Amino acid sequence: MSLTEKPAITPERLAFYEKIDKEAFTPLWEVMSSIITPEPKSDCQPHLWRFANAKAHLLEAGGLISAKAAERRVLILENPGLRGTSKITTSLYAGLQLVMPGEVAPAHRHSQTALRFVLDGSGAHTAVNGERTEMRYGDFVITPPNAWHDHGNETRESMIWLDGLDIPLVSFFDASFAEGFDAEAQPLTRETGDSLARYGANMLPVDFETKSAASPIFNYPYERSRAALEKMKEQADWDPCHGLKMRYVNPNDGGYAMPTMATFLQLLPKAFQTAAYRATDATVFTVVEGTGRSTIGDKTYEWGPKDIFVAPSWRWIRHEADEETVIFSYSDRAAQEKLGLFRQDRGNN
Ligand code: GTQ
Repeated sequence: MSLTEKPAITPERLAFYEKIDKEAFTPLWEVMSSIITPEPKSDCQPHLWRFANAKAHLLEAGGLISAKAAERRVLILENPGLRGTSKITTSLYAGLQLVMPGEVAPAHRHSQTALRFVLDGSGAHTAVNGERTEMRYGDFVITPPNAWHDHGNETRESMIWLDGLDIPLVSFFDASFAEGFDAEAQPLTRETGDSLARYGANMLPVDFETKSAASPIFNYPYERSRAALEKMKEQADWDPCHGLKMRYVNPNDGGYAMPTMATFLQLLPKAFQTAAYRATDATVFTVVEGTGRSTIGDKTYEWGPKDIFVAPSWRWIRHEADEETVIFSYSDRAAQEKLGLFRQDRGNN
């Protein structure tokens, strides 16, 4: 027996397999090498979606269905190797959501955790747990598991954001619950900006305790994150594999902002080329500023602002920035670290 080869099938063995098959038994040695692989093996493929194309399709969808009728007017970014499964990676979902002026995407809640990353338009809102936040370019917004949430747009321009959810992970565990609220929008019980002030100023209310595994901050404004990167840039302390890469945190425990998904913001200075890096967390990237290209395995993808691309697990990846570049990314690293599965390879760096 070996981890990479199957034993030969003899007529006697085959007859035995067929006999036990009727009682729902199956021999491990026939499947071992495909279920316990020496390295990650996945149908997930690298791919890039151009924002300009996505926006044109979304606006067309806007003429076909309202946000209310659709519940959420979203075009799923479906991995070419995983068609028909609503997945961008084996464990994660991605979509682009359009909310047009005057529209409401009705209140609901579900076990799945969601993140929003704002790509187009400014000033539409989302409400989470009785508080509204206005969303601007580059803001990273979370919807914790089972939190009521509705979206609305009282501005004059359409708004588009990237939705990242752990839908495949929750399906894997068969743990999905969802329900609609009995009104379009949930009642507002907190002032806009309250949670950012309360939890996002390097302080916490003195006796703060929570049962939530998600961050009590639900909008991490780009203005603040970008300003931090801008200041740190002066130090020119570049990581060979990542440039300057920060992770968004839950101020309550120092962990990731959400229990299953990890999120990052990184800056690559003009003309920077990262060293090859690979990790077990297949990752979704979106460009906030700058142009350049990423080589994933043996394929190179040219990108500009708002384009979205995905790198599968354990595939070598290198980025090259033509101009100063800022990239947002998310993966299932938060879940993998909790389960003791996360592994990374920095080459010799
Ligand atoms: O905004 O609540 O892309 O429930 C998929 C499912 C967005 C949302 C998605 C959702 C939402």
